[in-house]
Amino acid sequence: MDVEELKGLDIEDIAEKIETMEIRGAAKIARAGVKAVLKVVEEFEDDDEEALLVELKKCRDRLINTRPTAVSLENGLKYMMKGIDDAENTEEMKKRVKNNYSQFIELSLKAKEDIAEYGGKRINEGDVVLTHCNSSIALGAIKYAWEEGKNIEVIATESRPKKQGYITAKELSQEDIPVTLIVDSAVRHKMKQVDQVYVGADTIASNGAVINKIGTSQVALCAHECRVPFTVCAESYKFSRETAFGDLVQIEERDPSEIVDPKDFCDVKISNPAFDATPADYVDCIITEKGIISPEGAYRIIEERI
Ligand code: RI2
Repeated sequence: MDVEELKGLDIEDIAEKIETMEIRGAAKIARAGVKAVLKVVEEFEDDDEEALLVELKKCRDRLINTRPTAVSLENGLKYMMKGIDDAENTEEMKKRVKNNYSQFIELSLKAKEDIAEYGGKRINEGDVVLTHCNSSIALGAIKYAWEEGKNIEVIATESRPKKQGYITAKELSQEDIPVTLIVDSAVRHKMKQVDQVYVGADTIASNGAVINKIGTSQVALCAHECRVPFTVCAESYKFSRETAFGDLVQIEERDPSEIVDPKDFCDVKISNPAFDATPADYVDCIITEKGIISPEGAYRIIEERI
């Protein structure tokens, strides 16, 4: 579900759809979050700057914790608030929020296109590409290579517990891209057939660590052991400024019922972390809309935005 499908939804609807993962993917939740902030302005009819500021901050506070790991959402919400504090009146505030929205959506979609091109060029004729979860940005690069006429094959992991790999497998097969679906625990067994790994990211830390769907770090470990290049596709708004100053990325712990019915495991503790962190050592490159960087270059991307 992307931003054009959010018409008629109110802010609470959008927040709930992000929380339940009906709206998912770090890029899409960022676009949904900024759309919710735009709705505040579209629906605000008073001429009271303080009241509008309160409504904007209330919306931001409601959205910011819906998916706490993806810094894309937080950075999108921050982008929407640019220049609001020193606007002279509500009309100026509204104008700035609307401009911020248009700019963010444009930069987000353009970044997806640019990363698709830069990443697609690095996929070679005949490559077998393994991907984990369902990253619209990583899949953009894979589709770009296919559309360039390269005969590639994709191995998609199931990505338990939410099985986003099913979305990936269906999405690629609908575009006639050869795809094989595997269980997550088959990754090491299959890695000897793989030429490249392409994944997305929810957050990139200032030290180049990549926070992505749970299981990504195991895929990276297997790729590293098999000398298979591990590529991350991520827009610059997925880089976390806060980690440059000591903040740790919160790993979202989701409901155990996504794994099993807890009633069947009364005396068993069930942990369901939705993401993990892949150390920079296991990342060969990060493809951003500002160019291809080594993970050590993450701080430069953050610096350009600070
Ligand atoms: P794009 C997703 O998280 C996956 O971890 C995916 O790799 C990442 O967001 C980035 O997705 P979830 O929303 O922005 O499925 O590349 O929990 O689409």
